[in-house]
Amino acid sequence: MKDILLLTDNDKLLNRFKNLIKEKGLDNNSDFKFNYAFSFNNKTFVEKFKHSDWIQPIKVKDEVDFLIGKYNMIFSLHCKQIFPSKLVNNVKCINVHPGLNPNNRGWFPQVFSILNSLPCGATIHEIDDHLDHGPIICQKEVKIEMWDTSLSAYNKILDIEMELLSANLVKILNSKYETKIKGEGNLNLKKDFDDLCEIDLDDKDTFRNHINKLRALTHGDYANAYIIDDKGNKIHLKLELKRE
Ligand code: 0FX
Repeated sequence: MKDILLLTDNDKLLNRFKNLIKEKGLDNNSDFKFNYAFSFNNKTFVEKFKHSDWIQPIKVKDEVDFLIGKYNMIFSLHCKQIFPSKLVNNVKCINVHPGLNPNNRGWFPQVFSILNSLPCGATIHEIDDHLDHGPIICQKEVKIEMWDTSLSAYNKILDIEMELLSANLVKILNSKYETKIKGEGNLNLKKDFDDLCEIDLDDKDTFRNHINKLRALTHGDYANAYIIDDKGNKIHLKLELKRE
């Protein structure tokens, strides 16, 4: 029997993944045993799962030898920790990533795709030593429309991640897949996102670019974009777009 670990910090995806393995009969299967973990510093999950015995908090970099000894395969389904080299070089680690690698690898890919028009989507790939970078198992593009915000694009991407998992999970678990290596693409970090959030009131650009920036920073209740007024007040803003 293969011991599989699913590491996630994303509540919706955790539920959707558990439903998927039920649907596929993989939860009661003698070939695979699924185990679940989340990041030790994910306060929401620590609270939510404090009485659960089927999912545990983990600090990956302190548990590398244990993980190598115990698991045949480790999935990162939006796990916020970076996997150390020793881990990815000794256990097959698979990343389910909300971006179309190698475009806009890293932080919040759809935000940057709305800004720089590089393609966006979802990718399942083997993890190597670089961020969102290893050999690609499968991927699918998601079209971003003029009326999309970060949130609506993100929701479409999560659906595609689940579609890719549904179509490929069994092949991946059985190591019966081929991979493609694409170019290096480009990488955005959290700092690049944070830098975008302050809107310069004197910035001169086309309306198209201003709108793109605001819709890239509009994501439900998150207070991303802000301006600073003459008195130093920080004022948050977001964009509402409605297609007729
Ligand atoms: O779990 P996740 O959807 O994914 C993120 C990264 O996008 C992904 O590249 C990485 N592999 C994964 C480990 O972490 O992240 P989230 O739930 O923190 O954010 C989901 C979306 O919410 C994000 O794409 C944009 C939006 N958001 C999030 C935060 C925290 C904002 O607009 N502002 C924020 O401050």
